Amino acid sequence: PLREAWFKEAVVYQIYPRSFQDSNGDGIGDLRGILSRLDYLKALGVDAVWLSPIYDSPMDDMGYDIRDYRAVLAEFGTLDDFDALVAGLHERGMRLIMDLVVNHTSDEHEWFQQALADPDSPYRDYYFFREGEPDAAPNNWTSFFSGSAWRWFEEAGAWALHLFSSKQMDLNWENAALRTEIVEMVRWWRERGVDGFRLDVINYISKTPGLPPGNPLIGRLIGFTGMEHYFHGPRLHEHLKQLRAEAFDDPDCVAIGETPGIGPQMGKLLVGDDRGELDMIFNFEHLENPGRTRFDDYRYDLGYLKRYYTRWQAEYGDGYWMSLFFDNHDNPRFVSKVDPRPEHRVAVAKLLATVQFTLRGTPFLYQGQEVGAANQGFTMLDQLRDVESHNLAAELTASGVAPAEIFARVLAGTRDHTRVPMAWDATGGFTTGVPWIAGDGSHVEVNVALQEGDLDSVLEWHRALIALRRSSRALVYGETITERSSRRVWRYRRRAGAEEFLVALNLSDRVARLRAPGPGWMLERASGPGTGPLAPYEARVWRSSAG
Ligand code: TEU
Ligand code: CA
Repeated sequence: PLREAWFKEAVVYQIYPRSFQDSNGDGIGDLRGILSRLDYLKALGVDAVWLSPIYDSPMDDMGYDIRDYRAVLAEFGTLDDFDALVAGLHERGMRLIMDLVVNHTSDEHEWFQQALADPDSPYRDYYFFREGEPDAAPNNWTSFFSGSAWRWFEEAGAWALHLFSSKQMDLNWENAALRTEIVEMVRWWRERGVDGFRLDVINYISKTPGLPPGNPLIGRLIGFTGMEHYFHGPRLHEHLKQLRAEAFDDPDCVAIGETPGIGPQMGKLLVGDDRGELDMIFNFEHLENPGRTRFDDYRYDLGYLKRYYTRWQAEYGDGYWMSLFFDNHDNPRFVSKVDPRPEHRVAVAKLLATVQFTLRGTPFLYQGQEVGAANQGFTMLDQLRDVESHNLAAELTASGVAPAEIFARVLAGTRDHTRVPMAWDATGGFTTGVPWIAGDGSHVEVNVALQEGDLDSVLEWHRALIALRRSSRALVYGETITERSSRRVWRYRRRAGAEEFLVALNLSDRVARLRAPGPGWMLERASGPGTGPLAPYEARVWRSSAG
């Protein structure tokens, strides 16, 4: 039986605060800027906003390195601005989802500073400190941002663990007092009106006790050593159950786990209704073709996407709920991965939107996706701001890779493709000052103002499909029935009671034959000609006249 919930019916929009809207001309997006754009989001059909971190931070990893969990970064505004944003959202019938980063804190967090200064401090056990010698790291685990996962602190004569940047220190969830602090912090934000949380790398919080060495063979296979000791650790479910019971103790408070490496079976253990853990997860296997990584430059085969979602929709059935997303702040634009040729951009963007709004699950849009924003034509490393990109370039340089090849790899995968300013109009519209990171000028042709009211635009396609989804129980809660189709076509129905939709998608850049639907089907929307064979990347949606 399907449990209904607001977040299953919702369309969520992810905002990267630094790059969405600047209100005071300092070139940095801020909370007042977001507030000024709420009417735009409402008119698009957005039900909830997920804000990437706005907490006080030295910004080593753009806010995913938190210095103070109960303060807003000064560049973004104040707690009063935050309260105004919550009120502005709620007045418009929208909700707020905060990013919750509790696998690690900044090394500048007060807990870490006290732990560093005094080995007897109660905070020492909040982290993974290991006393030793500067030339022998405690184990062979590697960081996701290059090099060892251990940093030597001379003043403490000890190493500390960081799975991400050397300023993001992993928290020790074995410590009960730490867990209580996190529960209290979450409750503090909930009392300010927050409606839910996106939990950053939450499947990494439980590590195998003793932190044994990683298997080098697994490390070589997946590119990171040690991951088998924390991606689905021994106490993960126990910790999540505690969070649900003590921090998210309200079925309306949505908890979405960011869980790299979790497949459908483990996914079910995290999101099952009877489990008392999370409501949804983000996993990332659909973003790359098998055998590829984000830093490979290749054309994505959509046939894999069809197989992936067909499998997950069937595995999840009625008892589990999926997130549906393509873009976020950690990945290049998916539209560019599928087909980087400008003449196909609009068709691919509409095709992807159709998948997001007609499959079963909650769609998450990332800012700019609704206008079909593509990857940026960066030409040199200096234009990039992301610590991950710079660390990777340094690592490849040290291992003797040629500069041109280094840049090609970084360009394929850099997270800065999606971190450039939101394109509001032909002048940019993001700031009156100098933006903290510059785009490549494509905002002149791809922007909100140009597309608003243009019924052929990517933006209006999003608006129309969001409205269609909202009007239909079948498109939200209905079962997904995959139909037989040729390799290049993806065809499925969504059905609830007498209401039924049929979707046909051309996954290729060539015209594709289509078995015409029977007489009971009325064409609802088409991104191409709408009759005869499917145009390249065309998406068509029909409604059953019986319903
Ligand atoms: O991202 C973690 C994540 O999924 C990848 O960026 C990571 O490199 C992956 O596990 C490797 O396969 C989250 C945030 O979304 C990201 O912005 C942060 O940098 C990161 O956590 C650390 O907080
Ligand atoms: Ca600003």
